[in-house]
Amino acid sequence: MIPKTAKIWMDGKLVDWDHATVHVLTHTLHYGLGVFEGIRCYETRQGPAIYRLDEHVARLFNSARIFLLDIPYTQREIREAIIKTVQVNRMKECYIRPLVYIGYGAMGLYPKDNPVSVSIAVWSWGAYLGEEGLKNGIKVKTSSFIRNHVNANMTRGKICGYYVNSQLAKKEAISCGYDEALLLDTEGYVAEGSGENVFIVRNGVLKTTPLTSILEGITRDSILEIAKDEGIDIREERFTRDELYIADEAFFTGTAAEITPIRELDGRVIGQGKPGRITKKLQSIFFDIVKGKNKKYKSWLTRVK
Ligand code: PPE
Repeated sequence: MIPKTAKIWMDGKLVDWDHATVHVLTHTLHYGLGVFEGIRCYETRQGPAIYRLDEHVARLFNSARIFLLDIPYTQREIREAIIKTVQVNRMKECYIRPLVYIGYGAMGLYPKDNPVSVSIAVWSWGAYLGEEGLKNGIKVKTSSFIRNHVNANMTRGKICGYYVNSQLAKKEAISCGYDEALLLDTEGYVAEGSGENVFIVRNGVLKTTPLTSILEGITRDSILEIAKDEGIDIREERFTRDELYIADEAFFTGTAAEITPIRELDGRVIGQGKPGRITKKLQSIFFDIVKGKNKKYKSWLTRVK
C-alpha cells in the first residue's frame, strides 16, 4: 500500500485523500485513454525541489495533444497546482502523479461531451527497483511481449493504456524470478524497460535507443545532457539484445527508477556483474543534481517554498 498523504488536487479542489474518488463509469477506467506524468520532488538544502517540472508539464500537454484530449487548464495552472499539492501535503520528498482522464457521461468509444478531468496526487516513493538494485544492479529478462508498433499505440504520449503491455512484461519477468523486463520493438531491436529507458556502455561509448518506439524519457534526456557535458561519446542508435549481453555496462533510467544499473540480462552477466565506472559516475552526478548539490544544472529544479 502506498502511504496516504493529506490532500489530492481534483479539478481545482484539494480533496481529502480518502474522498478522492470517481464514478465507476469513468470513461478512462473502461477504455484506457488517459494521460499521466510521474515527477519526483527531492529534498535539497534549500527545501523541497521538483525535478524538471516544466518538461514534465509540457510532456503531459503533448500527450494530451497526441491523443486529442482537451485539458481544461493551462500549463501554468497545472504547474502551480503541482507545486501547491506538494506544499499542502508538506512533503520534503515525494513522487507526483498528475492524471488527465475522461470522466463520466457517455459510454462507448466516442465520449464526445464527457468532461476531461485532472487530478494530482503525491506520495512517498523510495527506490522503485529497491535500494539494493539501485546500488548493486538488477536482473532483467527480455520479455516475450514486444512494444506496440508506433502506429498501434503512439509512444510519445504517456497514456494509461500503454501500461497494459508494460504490466504483462513486468508480471512475466517477476514470475520468472527477475526484477524487471526489457521489451523489444516490432523489428526485434531493444526498445525500453516496462517503465524505464535503457542505456549501454561499450568500449567507452554510451548508447541508448532512438525515440521511435519508446517514451521520450526526461531522465534519458538528462543523462544524455550530463554525458555530453562530461565529454562521453554518445550515440542514439538501435542495438540488439546480444549487444546488451556483451556490453561493459548497462542501466535503466526513469523518474521512478532513477538510474538503476543492470547486472544481468537473460542469465548473462553484464560486464563485471556490478555497476560499471561510467554508470556510477552518471548516477552520482544525477543524484547530486536532483539533491541541489550541482549548481550547473540548478535550472532543472523548481523550489517549493
Ligand atoms: N519508458 C516508460 C515506458 C516509462 O513508463 C517511463 C517512466 C520511462 C521510459 C522514463 O521516463 P522518465 O520518467 O521521463 O525518465 N515511467 C514512470 C511510471 C512508473 C510507474 O510504475 O508508474 C515513472 O518513472 O514515473
